[in-house]
Amino acid sequence: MELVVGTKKWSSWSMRPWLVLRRAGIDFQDTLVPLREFDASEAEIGKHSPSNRVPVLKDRGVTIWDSLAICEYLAETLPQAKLWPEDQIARALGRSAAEMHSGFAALRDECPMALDVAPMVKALSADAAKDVRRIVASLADLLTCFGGPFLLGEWSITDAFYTPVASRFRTYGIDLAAHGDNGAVAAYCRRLLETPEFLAWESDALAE
Ligand SMILES: N[C@@H](CCC(=O)N[C@@H](CS)C(=O)NCC(=O)O)C(=O)O
Repeated sequence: MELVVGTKKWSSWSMRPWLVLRRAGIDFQDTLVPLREFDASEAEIGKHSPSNRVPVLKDRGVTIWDSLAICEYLAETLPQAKLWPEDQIARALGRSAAEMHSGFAALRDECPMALDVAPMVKALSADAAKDVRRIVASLADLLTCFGGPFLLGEWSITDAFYTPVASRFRTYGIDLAAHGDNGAVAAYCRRLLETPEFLAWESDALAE
């Protein structure tokens, strides 16, 4: 398998399937394409990706694009890795919580992932603050429902989706207590940023 990812300090979409592959513990080719180099990035991404976006996964002669599709493919291809829980309701809730995939545009716009940037305190717009409140409420519900330590109990694809979010909260000094957290979501975010998979991604990002 080959996973093509973008510059690791910035590419939150690429991080997700990369974490999932690392968690699954299988060998894969980790191919990096530089982002934000204008024509050069476009040309390089275009060599790999039909959508001109990264990540893409290449396996068995097929190219799969879009981080959610890649994660679902990995869950089906590597059932022994238990990337989703066995319980159908838990999976459905986990997939719902991956609303990060299609939502939270204000937070994503205002707080882009930047692993090389020292933590700061950033004032959020009303729309971004609303996104943070929604994320806190959604994650708190799952932590209560499944009892932690991750959103569906054991680590799953949903946690891969929220790891970049946790890094944004850290970089931009977002006080989750001010957005409805009783401490459980902040503790969960710290836990995500201590996983060996995230630490490995971060170490690559800082060495780029
Ligand atoms: N919905 C897509 C989004 C992928 C995406 O937007 N990737 C960005 C990098 S994080 C990209 O390839 N941008 C192209 C560029 O910067 O030239 C996914 O989940 O894979």
